[in-house]
This record gives sequence, structure tokens and C-alpha cells, in this order.
Amino acid sequence: MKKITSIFIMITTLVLALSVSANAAVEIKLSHSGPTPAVGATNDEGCKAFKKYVEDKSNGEIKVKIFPNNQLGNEREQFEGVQMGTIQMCSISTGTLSTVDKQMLVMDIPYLFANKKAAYSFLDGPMGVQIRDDFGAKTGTVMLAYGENGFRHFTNRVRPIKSPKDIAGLKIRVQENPAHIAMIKSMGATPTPIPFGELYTALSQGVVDGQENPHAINRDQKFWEVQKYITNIHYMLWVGPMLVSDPWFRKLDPQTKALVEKAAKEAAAYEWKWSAEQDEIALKECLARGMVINDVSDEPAWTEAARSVWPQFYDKVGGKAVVD
Ligand code: EAX
Repeated sequence: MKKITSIFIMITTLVLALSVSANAAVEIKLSHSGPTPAVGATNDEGCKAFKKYVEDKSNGEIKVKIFPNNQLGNEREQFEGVQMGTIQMCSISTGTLSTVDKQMLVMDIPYLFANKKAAYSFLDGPMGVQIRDDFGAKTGTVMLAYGENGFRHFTNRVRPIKSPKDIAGLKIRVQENPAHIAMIKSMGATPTPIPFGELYTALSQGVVDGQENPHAINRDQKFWEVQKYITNIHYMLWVGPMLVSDPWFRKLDPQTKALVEKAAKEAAAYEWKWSAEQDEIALKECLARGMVINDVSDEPAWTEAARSVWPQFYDKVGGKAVVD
């Protein structure tokens, strides 16, 4: 009798579980590498905006679960999770994505965008859309929108960097990205690729002297504990697309698909606005915590060094014409 009862319980549990999963709301695992401090962090803010939009507009039918702080692996692993469909969505930087598709390198060529407006028109224009579509077709993902985190600035613990000769001889952590590596080399410094999740430790142990990231990320990471000097330079923007897994996305009904697409666009627009506001606020906090900032003294020398590496990337990004 006991046996029959336990078989009955097992069957009932199974039937219940199956009926729950058949009616289960869509759940989106959304991954990024930023932290979740009280003050807000750039990609986290964009992801939270996405979550809010989707959950509100779907009346809670679609749930978004955010996995911050490299919880699901470093950026490369998160992206691979999206390709495989074990993660539905991620928000990660082009610095990492260009190691997957060379065309993406165009976002990371130093001194390509004079300001955010120029970057925005490029990303939103025919070429930005083309790059986005090609990337998706090649990688089994769908790039829904380009988020942004501000310009990357150098920080280091050794000396103020004003002209390229000041950075010469320093060990600078870079993303595992050929454009970043080439640029740091062109300035006589030693580029050292280190995953973002290991950066703070590498700086604190002196494995590298410096790194480069937007003010908001430098603040989120409390780099004032391990870095002193900030260089105000505008050679590269942090662009972070929001991507979904294509096999997963394709199976959604048209209404859900449209909602996810719209939410990503809204979230990216919010990220652009948020990062513009936070740039100054974050810098102030870094300075209040003991860091110091200087402008570059010799802009032509920087642009000249940066432009000297452009030809290395012409064939990778689709020709000189694309860069021009
Ligand atoms: O979320 O690796 C880096 O320096 C990036 O800025 C990272 O995407 C931060």
C-alpha cells in the first residue's frame, strides 16, 4: 500500500510539474559583467531598465533575472552562453565581441569617434545596422541595441600621463582586443590582456600599473584603492550591445519578440542618458577619494600614435573606406 501511495505521489508531482512548465511565463536570464553597487553601475542600470520595461508591459508574464558581476563567467563565456542558448541575453562590450567577429573592431579603433554624437549617428546609421546584422548572422545571436558607458580614460599608479611618452614603459591592462593592444604598443607601453573580473586584483598586486575604463566603471570598481592618476582622454568609447540568443528569440511569439526588441532599445537609450549624467558624478567621487586627474597635453601626438595603427585594421573591418 505504501508503495502504491508513493508511486501515486510521484505521478501527481510529475503531472503538476509538467502542467506548470507548459503554462510557465517566459523567463529571461540576462547577464553582464558590471557590479550592482547602491549608486548604480552602467550596464546594470541598462539591464534594470530592460527588466522593468519588459515586466511592466507584459504584466509580469515575462520575468527577467539579472546575473551581474561575471556570475555566469567572464564576458567571453557569457557570450558563448548566449550563443548556446543557456543564457537568453547579455550586455557586454564590443571590446570582447570584436574577438568573435573582426568587423566589430571598428567600434574600438582608437580616435575614430570625435564625440558621443558622432558615435551615436554611426551606430544608428546604415553602417552600424549593417555591422549589427552581420554579427548576428555570423554568431547565432541577435544584437538588439547598442548600449554605452562613456569614454575610456587611463588610470595608473605611477605618474600623471599627459603625453604618449609618459605612458611609455608602463604595463597597462587591456581587454583581449587587437585594437587596444596595438594602440598601447604604439605608445611604447606594454599591453597586458586580463579579464575584467581579475582586474582589481591584478592592479592591487602590481601585475599591471594601469588600465583604462570610463569614470563610472572606475568608481564602481573602487579603483581609487589601487590607482592614483586619471588621464582625461577621449580616444575610445565603451560600447556594449544588448544581445539575445537567436534560437531562443526565433521561438518567441511575434508580440513577445516585439516587446523584447522595444525594451532593449529603450534600455540602451536610457544607458546613453545615464552614462552621460554619471560621467561627471563618478569622476567627482574618484577625486574625492584621492585620485587626481589631468588632461592630455599633446593631443596631436596621441592621435598620431593612434592613427598609425589604423591600417592594421582596414582589411578586418571591411576596408579603408569603412574607417574613413
Ligand atoms: O564591464 O573589460 C573591461 O574593461 C570592460 O569595460 C568591461 O566590459 C566592464
